[in-house]
Formats: sequence, C-alpha cells, structure tokens
Amino acid sequence: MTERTLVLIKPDGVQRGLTGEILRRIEAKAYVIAQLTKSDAAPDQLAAHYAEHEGKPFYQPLVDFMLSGPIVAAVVEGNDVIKGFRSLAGQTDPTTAAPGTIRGDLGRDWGEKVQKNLVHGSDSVESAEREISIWFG
Ligand code: RTP
Ligand code: MG
Repeated sequence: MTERTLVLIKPDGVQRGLTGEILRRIEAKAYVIAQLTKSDAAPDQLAAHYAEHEGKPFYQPLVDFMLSGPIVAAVVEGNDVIKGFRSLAGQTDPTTAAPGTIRGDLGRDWGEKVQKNLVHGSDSVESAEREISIWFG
C-alpha cells in the first residue's frame, strides 16, 4: 500500500556531510522524496516528536543532541515505505546495525551518552501522520 513516512537526518548526519548520501540511498531504492526541508528543530517540535520517550534516561541527551545543529526533514513516499525505510536505516544501535544499512555503514559509537545514529524513520502509519504534521504542519 502506498504510504508516507517521516525521515529526519539528525544533526550528526547533516554535520558530517552525509545528507546527499542518505537521500541518494532513499532515491536509489526508488522511494519518492515528496517534501524536503532543512532547519533548526524547535524544542516544542522535539517534545512532540519524542513524547513516547519522555522520562527515559536517554530522553534529555537525545533532545539536547537534536538541538545541537540543523536537521533535514523529508516526507518519503512509496509502497510499504515505513517498513522499507527502517530496513534501509538499520537497527537503532549503529555499532551492531547491519552493514549495508545507513546506520551500519555510516554510523558508530562516539563514546557519548546518546546514540548518534544519523536518521529517524516513523514506525507506523499513525506515527508517520503525526510526525509529518509536526515537521511540515
Ligand atoms: P528513530 O525513532 O530515531 O527512528 O530510532 P529507533 O526507532 O530505532 O529508536 P527509538 O527506540 O525510537 O529511540 C529514539 C532515538 O533515541 C536514541 N536512543 N538512545 N539507550 C540509548 O542510548 C538510546 N536509545 C535510544 C537514538 O538516537 C534513537 O534513534
Ligand atoms: Mg523510534
């Protein structure tokens, strides 16, 4: 079924100059980049985006990390793209994410409190619609 997902290139990806490489992988998979913006995240956007993680030990380091530099947000479309992009991204922990994935090929542990893992992808149709409205209104 045709779906939309919300992809964020996190500050580590933008800062390391990996925006093009990450978008290339999305397009090489023949998904469609329907909308694309670069901006500094606002604290209220992050509070809404990460509401499910509030209270977890990694919440504040994660929010601080997401405020540390510009991010790129994209609406990506295609059949089963929610599952498909998470497969392209790889497992959350970049140390063990499979080679061939964005996190596995390009990410690693930097010895910091937060897992800098380059990208975010929505995890369900409901999350995708909620997150697209946060970042694209
Ligand atoms: P995402 O939401 O960014 O696509 O990643 P995910 O579903 O794979 O991971 P999730 O569990 O939703 O966690 C959101 C982000 O929080 C950071 N995190 N750090 N134990 C830790 O240090 C830890 N756990 C999660 C990661 O940046 C993760 O992507
Ligand atoms: Mg998640």
